[in-house]
Amino acid sequence: FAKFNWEDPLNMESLLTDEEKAIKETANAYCQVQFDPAVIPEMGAVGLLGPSIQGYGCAGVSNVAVDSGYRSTASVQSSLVMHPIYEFGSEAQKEKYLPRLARGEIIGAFGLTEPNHGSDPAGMETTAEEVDGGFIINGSKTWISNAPVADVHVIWARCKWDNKVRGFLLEKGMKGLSAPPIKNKISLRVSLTGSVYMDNVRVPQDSLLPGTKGLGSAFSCLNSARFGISWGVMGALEDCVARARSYALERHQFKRPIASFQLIQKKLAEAQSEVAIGLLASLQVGRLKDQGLLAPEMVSLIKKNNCGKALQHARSVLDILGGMLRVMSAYHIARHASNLQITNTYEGDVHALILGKAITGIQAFAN
Ligand code: TGC
Ligand code: FAD
Repeated sequence: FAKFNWEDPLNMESLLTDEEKAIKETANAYCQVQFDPAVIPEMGAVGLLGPSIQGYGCAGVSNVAVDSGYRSTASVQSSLVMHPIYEFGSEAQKEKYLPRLARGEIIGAFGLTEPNHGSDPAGMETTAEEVDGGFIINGSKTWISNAPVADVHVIWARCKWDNKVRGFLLEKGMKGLSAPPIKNKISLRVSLTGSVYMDNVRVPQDSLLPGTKGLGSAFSCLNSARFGISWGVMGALEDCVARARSYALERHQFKRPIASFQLIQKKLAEAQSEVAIGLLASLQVGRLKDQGLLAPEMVSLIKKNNCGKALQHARSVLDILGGMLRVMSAYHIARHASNLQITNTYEGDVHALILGKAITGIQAFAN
């Protein structure tokens, strides 16, 4: 038999290429430092921004090689800003924005959610009106990651001339555009979140992403970001297990390490099993994505499953720390558990409904 490695129970490493292994190691080493806005250009320098895009200064690696460390910031920049510019932008827009976004010299945000329309963006109230030489954008977005520091905003608006949703690139400093921060979040505190207000913002003709054709274009960006989340949450749970294990080996009760008790081992075994299974599921979806065989429902499945399992088991292994909430490991596991609550919500908490529709053929979420 092969030797069992608890840190990689199903030997996922054996399924990765040498390039993917090297990128995983680089990203893992890089993610050990504390967050600071100055790290965004650093992320660019090690190839973590827009990593699967070909050309325009991006790394052009496979979908599996994309590590999810510092995931929210990197994911918005890569999947929700660079991806739509790459997929739906003109050549001039790609040249103008992609290399600087890839280097982290400028920061991007993605504005889909509105105060009255979260799970149901089809109801959006933000509008674009065609005027001589450009458009006028009116509306507001909320819960937008990176918005307070964004240089460029991908804003989704309903176009008054044909009632279709399209994407527009709005730049910081445009008259009528403001992006104040939402303060005092109790989770994902390291990621900046804001509102975006657009009061008669006049944008030029070339701010329209010409390839966007309805809400499906916005949803296709979410496929990419949700895929990234499915990896990132497993990374967070992996860290929880490693920290809880170390504590359980050191902490003694009844004259034995608490790691020797069956109930503690059960918690660790169940959590690490979910990590192994969740990562393999994401790997399979990544391989299918690279081969052009992806169905969006597959992404819903791994997003829903991995976020749910990560939250459930992060909370479970947090119990192993008992009352020792002053130890660093407990702080980190509690931080992960709090962040994981949000990963269920953002990028949609509607995936059971999407899967339910695919399984039954009946749509549960609308008329
Ligand atoms: P529906 O009629 O189902 O679809 C409208 C059109 O879109 C197409 N489509 C997709 N295309 C590509 N990928 C997907 N995943 C797609 N899902 C749908 C669909 O084929 C159709 O195309 P067409 O050509 O027929 O018009 O639209 P609906 O309005 O009924 O959608 C329902 C639902 C619930 C699936 C959708 O509204 C939804 O996904 N809601 C969740 C919203 C959400 O996830 N928002 C996320 C905001 S961004 C964010 O949270 C960033 S977090 C950032 C961070 O990491 O910090
Ligand atoms: P609601 O839509 O009001 O949902 C509330 C609850 O009702 C949920 O449990 C939901 O599952 C449930 N529900 C809704 N409809 C149904 C139904 N038909 N059947 C059963 N249950 C239903 N958005 C962006 O556009 N860009 C970003 O960068 C971004 N970043 C974010 C960062 C953070 C930290 C957070 C918290 C959110 C972010 N979001 C972003 C918004 C996020 O995508 C929304 O919060 C999410 O889509 C849910 O919308 P909502 O908060 O309005 O909840």
